[in-house]
Amino acid sequence: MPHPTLYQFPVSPYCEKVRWALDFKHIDYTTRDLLPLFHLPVIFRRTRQNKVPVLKMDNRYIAGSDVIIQTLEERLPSAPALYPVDDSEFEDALEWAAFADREIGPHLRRTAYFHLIDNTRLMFEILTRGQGAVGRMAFRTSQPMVIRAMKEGMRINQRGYDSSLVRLNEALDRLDARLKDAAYLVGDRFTVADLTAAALLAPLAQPPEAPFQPPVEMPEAFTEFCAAFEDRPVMDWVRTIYRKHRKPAQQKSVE
Ligand SMILES: N[C@@H](CCC(=O)N[C@@H](CS)C(=O)NCC(=O)O)C(=O)O
Repeated sequence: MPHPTLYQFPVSPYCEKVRWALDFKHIDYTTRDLLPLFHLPVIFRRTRQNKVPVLKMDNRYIAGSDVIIQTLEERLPSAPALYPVDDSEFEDALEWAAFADREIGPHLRRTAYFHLIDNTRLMFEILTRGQGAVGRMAFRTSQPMVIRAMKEGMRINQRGYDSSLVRLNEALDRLDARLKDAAYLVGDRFTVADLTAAALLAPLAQPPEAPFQPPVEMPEAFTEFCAAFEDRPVMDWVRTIYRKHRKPAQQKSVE
């Protein structure tokens, strides 16, 4: 059994996808929690790209939550499977997962941060989760630079917000329609499609089983933003999927 290391931002829903897949497959792993911007040299040196999650497994560094899950499926086929066996269900599951990666992840991230990013204390608490005193001190002095880089890099501004809100609602319409008469996105069992959509929507649905819990006091604007989606069936679906399928975290230590 491998003992991988997950390089992550604890808050990142793409990292939650990988944590969930590892936990689902009962794989013991270690996390290395990184700070935005400070992560660049660590991640780029190992993968020649900038983003987390990155999984170190069998002395290889694997980037991209979809590729990591694919690698886990291939490496540990006898662990509980996330890919359907049937060919057409397999294609459908990958298509739904890619849809959620593309149409939910970036748009929910932009619209949610729009309501949070100027709250210095809250952003400090969210982004330094998992850090010790040294990391927290380093982040405190560079926080204004990090926030500027996040705003520019993710186009967190009114225009970006407006267009992402439209995209997010369109994606949720499609999920609501699909889930009208179905408990799962593909077939009659939990697959990578459900894991991906639920993990990426967790910041909105806030299931209690999600390992990353937001700070207790969130700004009113953010609470109102979440409440506006509450009538959608997909919100309860996310909570049900978490309750039924989010296995508790495997024992892990932070490097
Ligand atoms: N398609 C990627 C997306 C990962 C992603 O967007 N990661 C963000 C955090 S949520 C990141 O590392 N951003 C830092 C950067 O771009 O420098 C995946 O599935 O892993």
